[in-house]
Order: sequence, then structure tokens, then C-alpha cells
Amino acid sequence: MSDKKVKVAKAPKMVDPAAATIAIASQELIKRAQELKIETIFDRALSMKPCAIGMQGTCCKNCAMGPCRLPLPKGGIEGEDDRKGLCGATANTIAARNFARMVAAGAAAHSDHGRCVAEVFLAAARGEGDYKIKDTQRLLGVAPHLGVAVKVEVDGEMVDRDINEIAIEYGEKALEEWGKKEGTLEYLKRAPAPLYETWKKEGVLPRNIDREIVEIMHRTHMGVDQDYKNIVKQCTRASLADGWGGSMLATDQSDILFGSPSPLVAESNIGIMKEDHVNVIVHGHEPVLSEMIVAVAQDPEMIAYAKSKGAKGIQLGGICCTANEILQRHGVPPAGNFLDQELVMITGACDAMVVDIQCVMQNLANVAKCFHTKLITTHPIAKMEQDNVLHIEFDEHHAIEDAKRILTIAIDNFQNRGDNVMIPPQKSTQIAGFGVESIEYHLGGTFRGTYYTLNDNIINGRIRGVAGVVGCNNARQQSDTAHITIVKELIKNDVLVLSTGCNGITCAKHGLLQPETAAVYCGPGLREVCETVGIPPILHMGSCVDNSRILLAATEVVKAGGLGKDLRDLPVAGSAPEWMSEKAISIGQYFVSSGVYTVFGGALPVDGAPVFQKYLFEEMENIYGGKWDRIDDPIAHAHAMIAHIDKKRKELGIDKARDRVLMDMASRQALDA
Ligand code: XCC
Ligand code: SF4
Repeated sequence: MSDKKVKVAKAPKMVDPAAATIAIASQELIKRAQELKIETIFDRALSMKPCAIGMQGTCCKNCAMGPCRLPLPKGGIEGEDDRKGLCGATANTIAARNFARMVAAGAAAHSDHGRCVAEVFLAAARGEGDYKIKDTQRLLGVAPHLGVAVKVEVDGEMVDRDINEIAIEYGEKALEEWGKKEGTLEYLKRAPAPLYETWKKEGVLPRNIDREIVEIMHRTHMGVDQDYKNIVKQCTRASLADGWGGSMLATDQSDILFGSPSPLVAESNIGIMKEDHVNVIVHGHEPVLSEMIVAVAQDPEMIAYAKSKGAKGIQLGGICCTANEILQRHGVPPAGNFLDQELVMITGACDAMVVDIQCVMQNLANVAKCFHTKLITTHPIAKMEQDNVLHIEFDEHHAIEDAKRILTIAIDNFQNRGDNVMIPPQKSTQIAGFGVESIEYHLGGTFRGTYYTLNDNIINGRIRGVAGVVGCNNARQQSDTAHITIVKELIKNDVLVLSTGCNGITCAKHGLLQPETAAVYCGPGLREVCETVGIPPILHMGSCVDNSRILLAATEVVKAGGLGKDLRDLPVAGSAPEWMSEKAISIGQYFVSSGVYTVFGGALPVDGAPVFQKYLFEEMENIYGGKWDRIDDPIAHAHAMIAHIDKKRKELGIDKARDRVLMDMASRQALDA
């Protein structure tokens, strides 16, 4: 007999659901998956550990002489850091190049999505395809930012220009921003003048959107840019092409095409799925197809067809930012955030999942195999290799037909459901749909329509400051914990929160996007403001490309006066508590380069190169007024943001005002008692 050891297959590791997430519905479905022996991302996070050197950002595989791995020794480096790759690339060069490639990928993802919207927009403006422009007011508002006139001279008088002409010219100019040969991006001038001047002086005004991304790929090729500061400069330029370019254009054009959001009531969480309805989940990022699915799902013929198959109706739900797009404009409820995507299938009641681009996990195909669920990819650039995945390519020229075809497949599939249905009941109500204009309306009052009231409340100290809390979930952390803890700590300390992306969905799931939240969780000042105007203390502003709304809201605050002249003067801070996507790095970089102190939670692949890290975490502030930070503990994370807000209040000379407000409240409460 051979004495060779016999390999025994190890039982797959199974996560403790309560350790994986604090969301009860998600815990129930993780348990359910384990009973059914279906592996999810939460289980895989136990058995697959991340590479320690990759996590530090110091593994280079930019040429075939590598990968060159430069781990940071425990306890750091004493004396000179002489670590280098075969070619001599230092840890700083390697980490900065890796970081830059994340910015490039993130900016590309946002901006290429923006380009798709821009193409559909132009087709609609020209009267081609199934889409019509909905929000002409918004078009008139943004057209001048691309140099498009909204009035023309006729017989010596200025009259309104034909709206279709405006739409076509705006659409054409917008598309040019991706590849124009001369000049710099037009929307940059929407930033406060001193910020624009900083960018100009630093030489980081993006020339066009595509070029800055291509240039990162060039500069990070073996043997090109080997000065981390110069690489970071290009990170800024490409990220600005995202935030103040591709993303901002995506938001504007989606709003003009599909309607600008305004506050609405909706539901959220997995409990929105209905056992007796055809459940269709849309997932990804683009609003273009999902808009049509929303429209077609309301078609009486479609509903009648669903009824003919034994269902009571059609229930749509969303995951990730496609969810946010149709939530903001139509009140379609999100079923969950990024880490809930497998779980909505585990309910056994997902008749079809329709995906487009970004944040769509390939494991969905494996989970779909265990159920009757039809998984349908729709975008030419985003297919899956598994053979149970249907690909129905969506084309804006026959959008209605495509949407009908997809919904018909879902309805026909309703009767194939097994007995395995388990929909956790948890759901909550939320108010979503905030935008730059609706904040103006709510916090400015009907006749004022400006940011004065918001500024007043910041100056008088009722609102201590404003935080943008955004971004993903990450299976390396207990899901939702950092998001919820940070947001609660901020509002408890009178910081108004602007939310997007999976943070928005997470806050909604946990019932925080309601005006009632103010009484339970807010500090006295913020509570008073929220109760007076009837808003939640966390304003959901949409998808991740809609972070551009946060930039513009902050710009409006500067314009309204009394709080400095630049974004860097404002008592504001940014946060991505559980980030995972490369898009988050691009967002972080444009927040920082726009003057915002921005804190990430979870590993940031820069700590293997302490000098480069110091540049991001400290020195960038001297140039742009904003800087990066990474703090994992959620309470410390929130308090670092609050400390920054207080520092800015002090610099503005409004720190004393807040002391008075708090004293007022205390004495009022004493009177009440
Ligand atoms: Fe993706 Fe936009 Fe992150 Fe959520 S927040 S996991 S990027 S869906 Ni953008
Ligand atoms: Fe190694 Fe330099 Fe090649 Fe990177 S570029 S893999 S550091 S030899």
C-alpha cells in the first residue's frame, strides 16, 4: 500500500450569518442558502483570503519580468527605503501606478456609462428611437454650461429658441466632451472660481474625458512616469474628467431624458418582493433600459398577461445603482444593496434578474442555476460565460420591444417557481429623490428657492456641517455596519448627510430615510431643522454617477454666501465606509481634488508605500484643500469627519455660534423639564 496521503475534500466553510451582515433579511437568506447548500460571497470571503502584498498596493505586474512584490516589513522601514522591482521601480512608483489604474478604471466606468446616456440622448433629441425628452426646464438650465444659447435674436429682440434645436446642439456638444481635440471640459467652470483657478494653475484641467483615462494607461506602462507626485497629478486630471465630466453629464442627461428626481415615498429591502407577483429585479447601473422596463411593466396588457399566468401583478425591484436610478424617478423600490444581489435569488421568487453593467457578480449565474430564475444580460459589453445566462441585447431604437420581450420571459417563468420560496418580510419606507433643486426648494422655502436657509442653519450652528456618505458594501467587512454606524454618529452630532449609491440603499433598508429618524437619532440642532421642513436627516441623492449632484450642491452652498469662497472652506467631509469598487477610488480622488476631506473605511492599497501614502493623506491638502484618509473604526471615522468640520467652522469664525445654539437648546430643554 502506498503511504501517500489521501486528500479529503474539506467541507466548504460557512459563514455565521450574524457575522456577515447586520441586516436581518439578509441574515435569513444567508441561512437559507446554507440550508440549500448554495455558496454565496459571504462564505467565499472566509475561504479566500486577500493577498497581503496586493492589499498594500505594492505588487507590480505591469510587465512580464514581474510580478515584482514589495511587501512592507512589519514595523516599517528604518532608514532608506531601498525596495525596488526588477526595473528599479520604487514602492511609491508601484503603489501610485496601481492607484492610478484604479482611477482610470473607475473614471472609465462612470464615463463610458455617461457616453451611452449621451448617445441615447442625442438620438432622442433627433427624434430617433423610442425615447422622448421629458424635462425641458432642466435642459434650459444646463444648456448654457456647454455654451448652448437658449435665446435667439429675431428682429432685434431676444426670443426663446426652438427647444428641439437646443436639445440637438446640447446633445452634440455633450458627446464631444469625450473626445474633443482642443480646449478643456466645459463643465469645470461650474465649480467655484477659486477651485477652477487652482486646477488651472496645477495644470490638471482635463482636456477631454477619454484622453485622461488613456493617458493614465500610458503613464503607468513599464518605464514611463516614475514620480508618484506626477502620477497623482494625472489621477486628479482623470478623476475630474469623471466627477465634473462624464458623471455630471450622465446625471444631467439622464435627468433631462427621464425627468429630474423630486422627493417621493417608496419602500426598500428584500421584503418588497411578493410571493403572488411576478418579481423582476433590475441590477447594474444604467437607467436607459430600466426606464423602459418600468414603463412597460405598467402597461395594462402586460399586467393582464401576468394575470393570465396566475400572478396578481408585476413587482419590480432594484439592486445597486440601477435601483437608485428608477427609485429616484419612479419610486421603484430597491430590494437590496451590492451584497444582496445573490440573496434576492435565494428567495426562490425572483422570476427574472435583468442586469446591465458594473457590480454584477458572476456568481449570479451559479445561484440562478439552483432556481428557476432567468438571468438576462442586456449590454453588449457585459456578458457571462455560463450557459444558463440569456443575452438579450438592448437597443434604444427598439427599446419598448426589448423591454416587452424581457418582461414576457419573466411572466412566462412565474409558473416554473418551485416550492422553495422564502421571502423575508423585512421592508421599510423611505423618502428618496433628492437633487440639487429639491434641496434648494426644501431648505430654501418656496419663494426663496436658494441655499440661503441651509447656509443660515450652518452659520447659526443648528447644522454643524454636511457629509457626503457614499459607496459600496464589501464582503471583507460585516455588511452595513460601518455605513449605519457612521451615518448615525454624524446625524447625532448635527451633521446633515447627503447619500448616494449603496449607502443610500443601506440607509433605506435600515429605515433611516424617514423624517421620523430625526427625532430618534439626530442631535437637537439638526433635528429642529429636519422637523421644521419635514425631511429626513439623510438625503438620498441617487446613484454613484449622481455624486456629481453632491459637488453641485456644495457649489450652491458656496454661492449662497457666508461660508467662504471655495469648496475647501466649507464645513463638509466625504466618506466611503465599505468601499470595494475602483469607481470609489476615482470618486475619492475627485472629492479630494475638489477640496473635500475624504475618509475611506477598509483596506486602501497604499499602505505598502508610506511616502506615497503620506502624499495622499497629508500633502495633497496643501494643493487642493482636500485630502485622503483611511479609518476602519466607524465611530473614529465619523469623529475624524466631525473634527474636520469643526476645524472649518473655526476657520470661518462660526464656531461660537454653534455653542450658543447648543446652549439655547439646553436651556429650552431645562425649561421644558
Ligand atoms: Fe457598485 Fe453603484 Fe459601489 Fe454599490 S456603490 S457597489 S460601485 S452599485 Ni456605487
Ligand atoms: Fe517589475 Fe518593473 Fe516590470 Fe513592474 S514594471 S513588473 S516593477 S520589472
